[in-house]
Amino acid sequence: MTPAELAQAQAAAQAFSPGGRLVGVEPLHRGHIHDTFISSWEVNGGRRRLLHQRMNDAVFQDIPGLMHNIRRVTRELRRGSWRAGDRELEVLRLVPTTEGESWAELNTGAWRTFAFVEDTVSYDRCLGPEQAFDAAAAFGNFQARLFDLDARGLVETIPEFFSPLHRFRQFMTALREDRCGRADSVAKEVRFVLDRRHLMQVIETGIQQGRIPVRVIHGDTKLNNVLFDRESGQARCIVDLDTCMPGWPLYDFGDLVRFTAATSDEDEQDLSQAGVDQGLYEALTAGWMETTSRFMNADELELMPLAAQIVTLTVGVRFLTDHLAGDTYFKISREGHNLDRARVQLRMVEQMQAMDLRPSAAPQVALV
Ligand code: GN1
Ligand code: MG
Repeated sequence: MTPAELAQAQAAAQAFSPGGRLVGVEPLHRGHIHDTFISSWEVNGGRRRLLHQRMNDAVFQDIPGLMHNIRRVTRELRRGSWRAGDRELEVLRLVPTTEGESWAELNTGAWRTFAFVEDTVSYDRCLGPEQAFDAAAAFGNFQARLFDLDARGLVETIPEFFSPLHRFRQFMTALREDRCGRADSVAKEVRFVLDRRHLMQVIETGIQQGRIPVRVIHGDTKLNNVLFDRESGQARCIVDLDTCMPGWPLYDFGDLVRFTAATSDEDEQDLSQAGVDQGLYEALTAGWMETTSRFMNADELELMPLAAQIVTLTVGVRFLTDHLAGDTYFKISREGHNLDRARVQLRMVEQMQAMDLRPSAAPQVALV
C-alpha cells in the first residue's frame, strides 16, 4: 500500500470511528470488485477490528440502492422469521459513520464498514465433502431465511445481473467490437461458448413460463463468502451481501457448485488441474436440499445439475467478455488473468457435461 493509499484508508476508518485510538490499517486483498481494508482500534482497554470497503461505483452505479438492500436484508435476517433449517448463523453488522449514516461519501469515494467477524477462516478451495455440505446448507438456509422478503422491496442495483441471456448479449457485443484485438487469440473459447448458446436461454424461458420463481437470492455464493468458525470449523457467517437482490434461486446453487466443487482455483493457469469433483457436487446437493427442499418446486429440483452448468458458463462468459473488452470490470493482477479465469470455468462446464450429475429428486420436466 502506498503512503497515499494508507492515508486514504486511515481517513476512511476515522469516518467510522468507534471511539478510542486507531492502531493500524491494513489492506485485505479479497474480491474482484471493491477495495477492502481492516482497521484495529483500542477502545476502553480492549481491541476492536472493523472492515472498510471503498465501493466500486463503476460496477455499482446506485450506491444508495446497494446500501438500502444491505440494510433491508440484514434487518430481515435479524427478524428471525425464517421458515426452514435450524442453523444459527451470525448476521453481518454494518457499522454506521460517526454521523449515524450507513455509508460515507468521502473525497476518495463511497465507503462502508462492517464489524470484523473475529475467529473465523475462509477458504478458496474446499477441504472436503463435509465442508461442502456445511457451506451449501448455510447458503440454503440463508435463502430460506429470506423467503418472506418481498423481492420488490429490493433495488435491482445492476440490471439483469443474473440473466444468462443478458450476459451472452454482452459477450457478443464485446466480441463484435473486439476493442483490444484479442478475439482471434481466443477463437477456441469463443467457439465453445457459441456451441452452447442454447443453454443461455433456458432460465429466461422457465421464468417466462412461470416455472422458475423469482425471489431474493444471495447472488455470490462462493465458498470464500462463508466464514467458518476457527475452532469448530462450522459455517458461522455469510458475507458479501452486495448482490442480494431479485434473482432465480437456483443461481445460488449453481454458483456454489461452480466455485466449491472446483478441483482448482478460479484462476488456475494449469488447465489440467481445472475440473469438477463429483463427490463435492453430491455433498453440495445434499447440503443445499437440507434447507431448501421445503420450497424448491419440481422444475427447480430437476434443473439443479443444469443450473450448475449454466451459472458456470455464464460466469465464464463474463470473464471472457471482460478479457475481450480490456479488463475493465474484474480486477486483475496479471496479464490474461480474466482469460485464465474464463478457461477454468469453460473446462468445468465441459466436465459437467461429460459427467452424470443428477438432480436430487427427479420429476421429469423438459424445459429446453
Ligand atoms: C465478483 O468481487 P467478488 O469476488 O465478490 C462478481 C460476481 C462473480 C465473482 C466471480 C458484483 O464477486 O458476480 O461471480 O466475482 N461480483 C460482481 O468470482 O460482479
Ligand atoms: Mg461478491
